[in-house]
Amino acid sequence: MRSNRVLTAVDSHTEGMPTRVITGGVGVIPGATMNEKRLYFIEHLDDIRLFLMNEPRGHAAMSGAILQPSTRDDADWGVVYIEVSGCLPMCGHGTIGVATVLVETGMVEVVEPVTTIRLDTPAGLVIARVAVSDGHADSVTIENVPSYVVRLDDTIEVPGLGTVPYSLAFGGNFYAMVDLDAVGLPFDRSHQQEILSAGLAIMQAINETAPPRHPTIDGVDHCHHVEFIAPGSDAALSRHAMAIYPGWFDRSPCGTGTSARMAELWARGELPLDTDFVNESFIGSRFVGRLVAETTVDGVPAVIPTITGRAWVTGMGQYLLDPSDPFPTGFQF
Ligand code: PYC
Repeated sequence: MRSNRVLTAVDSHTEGMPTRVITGGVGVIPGATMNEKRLYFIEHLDDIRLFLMNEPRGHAAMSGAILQPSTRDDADWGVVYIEVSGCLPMCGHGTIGVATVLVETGMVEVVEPVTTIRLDTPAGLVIARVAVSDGHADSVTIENVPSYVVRLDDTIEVPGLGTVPYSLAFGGNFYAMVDLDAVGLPFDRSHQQEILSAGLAIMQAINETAPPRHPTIDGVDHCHHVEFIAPGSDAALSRHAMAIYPGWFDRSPCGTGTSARMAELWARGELPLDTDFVNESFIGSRFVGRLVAETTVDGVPAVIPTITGRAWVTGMGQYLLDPSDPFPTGFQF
């Protein structure tokens, strides 16, 4: 067997969404902070992401996380998130996958009933509390980065859709939140192509006319996620279809999207602190969210969300590159 690239991985899924956790073969990415590593990776090492996420090793909705030594004294591990669309500053389902893999493989000291893992992510410190019984990671609660509303009840002109009402919030990534009713589409997977097209058109309109920008995290300056809210959703139970650039749906209930949605409901006065919020994905899997504290981001009122979900290890592998492989960075179909 010939190979000029060998990457070791533990594959998992979080409530239906894959996280390929890269445990070896990348080396230490240059950068003094995890966000500097993310930006260096985007500029110099993106072929690794394409190799791992694109077909034939990945697929159109593939997602992963590269383990790194932490750059901060108060964290156990660092994480650079990768997916088909790029390198997110934070990923909720990915963090739940990483924490599960770290426990299940013994890459952290496992303590029952709760193993606490502090993760250095590009968006900031994220604490994962893993419920463990008989050595098994049963569920993970992550304490996310500060989440806040950027626009509440705004409108955007979208070619082909007209004037679309939306709100925009940050929960680790920027999310446009749009009622499915407002674009005249049903919450039904048989309409996924129309929902996706509407989502991509809304993202493009926002990014062309009023792109968001995080005030303290470099390079977080666009909206690549549209959370289409299903009719009947409220501050206790919400169902959604999460359309993501360049053209896929989150299979999980989306941890950073759930955080953004909770920030929006809190800003409306509909979701108080310490109250469960259930967010259901397009495939019917669920996260339970809570807001546990109030804070500010650059003077803007913000909240600290927690998200609880489950992940399962699905495989362990070594991903190889034969020097004669005509697709060293894979392809999208
Ligand atoms: O869980 O935060 C998340 C996420 C982002 C994109 C896909 N999943």
